[in-house]
Amino acid sequence: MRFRFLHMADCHLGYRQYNLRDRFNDFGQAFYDVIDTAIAEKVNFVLLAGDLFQKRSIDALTLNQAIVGLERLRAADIPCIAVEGNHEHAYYDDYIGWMKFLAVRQLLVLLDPERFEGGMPQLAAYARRAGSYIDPLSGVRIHGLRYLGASTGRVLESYAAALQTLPRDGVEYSIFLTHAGVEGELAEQVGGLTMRQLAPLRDHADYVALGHIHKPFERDAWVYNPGSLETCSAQEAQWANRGYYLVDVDTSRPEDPKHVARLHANRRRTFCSMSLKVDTLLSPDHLYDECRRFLKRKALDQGVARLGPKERPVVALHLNGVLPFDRTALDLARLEELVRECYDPLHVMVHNHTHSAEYAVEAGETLSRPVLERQVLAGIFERDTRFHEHSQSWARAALSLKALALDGAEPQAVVDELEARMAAIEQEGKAAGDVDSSR
Ligand SMILES: [Mn+2]
Repeated sequence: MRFRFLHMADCHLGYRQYNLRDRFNDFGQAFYDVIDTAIAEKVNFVLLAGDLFQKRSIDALTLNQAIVGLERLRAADIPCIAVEGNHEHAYYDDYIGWMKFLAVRQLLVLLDPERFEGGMPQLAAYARRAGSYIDPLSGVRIHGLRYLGASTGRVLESYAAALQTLPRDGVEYSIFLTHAGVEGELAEQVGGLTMRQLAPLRDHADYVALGHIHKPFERDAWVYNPGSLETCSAQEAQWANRGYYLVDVDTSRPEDPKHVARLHANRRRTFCSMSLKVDTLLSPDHLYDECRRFLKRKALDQGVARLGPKERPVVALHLNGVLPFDRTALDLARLEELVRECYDPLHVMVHNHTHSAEYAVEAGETLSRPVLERQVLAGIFERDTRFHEHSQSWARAALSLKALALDGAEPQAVVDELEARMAAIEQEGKAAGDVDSSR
């Protein structure tokens, strides 16, 4: 038997990112595009592995987007088989959630065991808008489980035990569909299923279709996760190949797997992200000039000029390093303006991750406290263009002021000392100038 299906997840319809209507539309457009692809590719069914919606409580426009897309599939006679994700799970006391509503309207097939007895999921063939499995084609079986968070691993074990007792006469190919992460895919993410927790499904599924993690990944030509369609947070832009799987199955293939799964990137809004190191940019004007040059070059590299008026990018500029001048002198609005000039963006974000010179202290070898203190202070003055020329003298001045303060000196005495030190440093500067001019 040969057939073909499309696997997608994490559409997040209804996400009005950056509070922009255009972004709301982008999430809808990405969903429509993938649905049109499914129709053009003549797939036998579509898998939707959770998070169709951004949140539980959606508005009418969002519901309309979902209905318009799903109606296209229904008109093409392509069933859409789904599970609930964490973003759309109905509130405990809600009568039905919106996913269930779409199932009741027969716009999708929503799979879930719903009931557990003695820890065992109650598996049932899909009928009257409910059930945990369905055979969309004769010989093809799809099992589904909604998002269960941290308990998923435990539930999978009993799910596999329940599958063991289910007759599977005539089933040639099985799919397990759920919304869950896999451990080790995202550094910042704790938890997720281990491959050991997924192992009991080995005998019951030829293809494990996941959603949840917005980064695409696959394991052992068995577990597949396509990632998010649109970009829900700027960091997702780095996973450019995410989108949907087109899967061709041929059960007569002599070897495993019986499928060939190809990941395709769907069309989506361009995100441009870049990082500028500020360490050598000695004044605000120097920084702005350098930044303009940098942005122009990047915009060229990224092919921004080729984007149409409806494709204006989202741009994130990151400033990194040690700022060699007073932090308050940096005008972020001006940097935003530079980004607008070079990119004509839909939305701009300027992220200032720079450290002020005064906080950027590097640990060195073991030194006595007074020497260490003077070196640290000198380093701080060194990196600040206002003090950098006489950093050692400024460090000594700061230390003597500190000593006075600790001794409980009168404020006037501290001021006098500061004036004396400043005068001395000024003399130093003149003397150095004299030496220079005498050359
Ligand atoms: Mn999601």
